[in-house]
Amino acid sequence: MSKETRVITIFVSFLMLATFSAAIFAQGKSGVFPTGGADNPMLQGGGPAIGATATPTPIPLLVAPYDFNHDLKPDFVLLNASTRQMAVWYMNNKVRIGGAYTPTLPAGWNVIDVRDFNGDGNNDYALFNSSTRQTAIWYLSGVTRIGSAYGPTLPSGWALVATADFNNDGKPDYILYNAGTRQTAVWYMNNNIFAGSVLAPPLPAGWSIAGIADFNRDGKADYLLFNASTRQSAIWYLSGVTRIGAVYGPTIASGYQLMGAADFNGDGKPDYVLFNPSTRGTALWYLNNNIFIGSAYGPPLPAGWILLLP
Ligand SMILES: [Ca+2]
Ligand SMILES: [Ca+2]
Ligand SMILES: [Ca+2]
Ligand SMILES: [Ca+2]
Repeated sequence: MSKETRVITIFVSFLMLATFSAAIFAQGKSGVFPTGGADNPMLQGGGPAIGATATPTPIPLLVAPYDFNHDLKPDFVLLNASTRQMAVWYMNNKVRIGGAYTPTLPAGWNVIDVRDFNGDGNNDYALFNSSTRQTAIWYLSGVTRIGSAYGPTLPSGWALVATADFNNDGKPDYILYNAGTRQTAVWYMNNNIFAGSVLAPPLPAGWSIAGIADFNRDGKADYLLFNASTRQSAIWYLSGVTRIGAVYGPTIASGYQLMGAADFNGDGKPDYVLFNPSTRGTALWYLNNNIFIGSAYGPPLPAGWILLLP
């Protein structure tokens, strides 16, 4: 292909993607281009060449997991499954102290996790389209969307299941899962730009990743695993992507799903977040590492709504 042809091809691709972006993210700013899927995530080369962050001025604020109103306390993220409206409930431990709507999700897209991708001190939404395997980031200021960008497209067979910083560079990374092989993988990210990949431990049959948190407080992210059949929970202690230990956590009460983990009672230790899809009840299980030390009911969700995160 001649240089001119290549330039034109790239430009036409740019226009097509820009049009697609504008359609999907009608109120947002598109910016970054998919690298296309490969069969093996390890072969996914380099980041997209052209990038743009919606909020280029980093503000060094402390960002707590799943905290949207900057009180350093984790909040609930809710989804109305029929209208695709999203909302955040501001939480003080088990008590709801307020709430706000966040943008409605486009069809086909789901919010997978919440982290500060552009380092502006506000948590952002990481989105995944399971049909196209495209990823995207919605940059939030509080609960207001102030921009958006595509991240890389995942290879066939892989799904985005969580986000967390696995190489301790202060930047959230993607955690991928292949349901066919049960392999997990980490894609290191620089904001929405792919920066490298590594395989992580495969999961045993029947188990899935419910969340990521530092349970043994060694400064490194761990896998929180849940077996929906037995309702058993487990923690895999990781150093980077190397598993250095594993313990069972408590067995989850009948009817409840283990949604994720965050520190709700402010003792610095991640707690379990439980949701009962039938009653729409929520509950917090307070943990010391993997040991259950107490529990509390949270607020029930209104009809039609489900708890997404933590
Ligand atoms: Ca909060
Ligand atoms: Ca942010
Ligand atoms: Ca990182
Ligand atoms: Ca706690």
